[in-house]
Amino acid sequence: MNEAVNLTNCDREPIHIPGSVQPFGFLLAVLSDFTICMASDNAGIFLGADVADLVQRPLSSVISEAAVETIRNRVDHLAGPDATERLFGVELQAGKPLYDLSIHFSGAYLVVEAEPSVNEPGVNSGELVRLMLERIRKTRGMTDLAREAARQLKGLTGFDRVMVYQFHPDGSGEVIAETAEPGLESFFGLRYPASDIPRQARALYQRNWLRIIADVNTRPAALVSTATHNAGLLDLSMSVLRSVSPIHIEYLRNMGVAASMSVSILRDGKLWGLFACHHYSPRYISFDKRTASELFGQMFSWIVEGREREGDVVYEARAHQVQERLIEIAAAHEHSRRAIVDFLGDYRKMIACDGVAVWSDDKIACEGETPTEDEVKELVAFINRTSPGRIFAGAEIAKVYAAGEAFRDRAAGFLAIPISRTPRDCLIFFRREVTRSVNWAGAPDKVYDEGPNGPRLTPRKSFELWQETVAGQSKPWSVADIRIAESLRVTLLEVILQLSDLAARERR
Ligand code: BLA
Repeated sequence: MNEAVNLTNCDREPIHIPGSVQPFGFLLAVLSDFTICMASDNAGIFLGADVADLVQRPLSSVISEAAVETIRNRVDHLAGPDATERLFGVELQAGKPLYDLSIHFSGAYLVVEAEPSVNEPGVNSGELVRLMLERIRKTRGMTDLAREAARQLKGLTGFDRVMVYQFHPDGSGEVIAETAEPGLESFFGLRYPASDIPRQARALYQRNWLRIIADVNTRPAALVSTATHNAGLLDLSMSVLRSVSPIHIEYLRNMGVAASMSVSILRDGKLWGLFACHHYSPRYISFDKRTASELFGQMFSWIVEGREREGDVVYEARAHQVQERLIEIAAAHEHSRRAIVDFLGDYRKMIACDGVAVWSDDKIACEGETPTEDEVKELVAFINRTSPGRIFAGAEIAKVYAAGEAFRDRAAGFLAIPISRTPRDCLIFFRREVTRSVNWAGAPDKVYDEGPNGPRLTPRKSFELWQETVAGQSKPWSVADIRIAESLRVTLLEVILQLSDLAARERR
């Protein structure tokens, strides 16, 4: 059955239940009594058994008692919803090669994934990550940090290209750092639409930090099960072998990529970006090095969080100082005849802006680049109708307020703070329009196409530079801007109270 074709069918592909794994390892799912109820169809090759024989057998009849005991001991450590445990160099069968294991619960099933251990003499992942972190800690600023991190991850994994891909608030993203083998064309600075990494994938990557696609041309190993279980519904969200969406495989092939790996970068638990790695021939990275890459991604996330927060702290501290001065002035007797509109210049120092307007006690005042007084009056009326009593901000005024088209060059961005008990009074910060060009990797509006996955939206085939000129937008308001606005609002209510108190005392 064909669904209507639109960009949201990307978001609906159930990538967590593919019913198969990548064949560089194998998967067994066992019940609480350790009987096998599902196995990937390549498990027999690794274990020297017929896969049809595996299901319904006790795990201990397939691997050694000692290995079962090792796994059982780790199961006790699995606490919390997305917990996984890793074991390296486990002898699954006496005298046979060693395996690296990842175990986790998926519903009632204990999922055991195994891949052959890779012995790299002289390599200690802990030491490698320590050195990598030392290098990136020495950098200054985000650009430098991201570039050095990409270089370090390339050094660890040997991918042909490693990028730092940062998400924008609308889900699209941009390559903010890149390191690549000589001769490869650069993707640095390119923008990719949100649907390239659909919503459910972004949500999954918030829970599971790393995924690798070792070879886009291998056939996945299907999960087989007994009739009482449905392998097609086994949730592989936390799996390390999960086979990847065929749509994404098609995307990588269109890009000419043969292997890919990505590591999540989180800020405050939300996906901030990804390390995106490409290779132009198949590339497998050992579980040990993937674990090291993941640790590096987690540490990098903390460093980004710290650097971004440092900037916010300085910005907010300065705003705070101005606010304290406002309160002092308002409390001082000789200033009792001042009103909210008289502090315009001070407001301007608190939030980065090009102009500011305030309407209070039937007085209106503007400073810097703003709409005209009449335009401000109408805008305030609009704001009070649509968002009464709340902070209201946007970077593209004409999108929410059609009349804003008339002044969008002066004031495309607005941040409005309601400031009194009477509904109308309001302080508005403005930011002027910033016309800029965006370099998309291929036209982002994909056309409906009949691809190998049937009649649905398929990834675009061309990644040729496609330049868009964005007009009508200002620099966006940051989380720090909004936080300052919230606290300024509280301060202004206090200032208003003090001013009216003073005025009342003077009248007596
Ligand atoms: C997944 N898409 C991804 C991933 C990346 C990208 C990094 C994570 C998987 C991986 O590590 O390879 C996108 N890769 C990029 C981008 C760059 C890059 C932007 O290197 C930039 C340089 N993709 C489409 C369309 C759909 C789609 C139209 O273009 C849906 C119809 C889907 N992308 C898609 C899906 C996944 C994905 C479903 C999840 C794959 C999975 O984890 O199973």
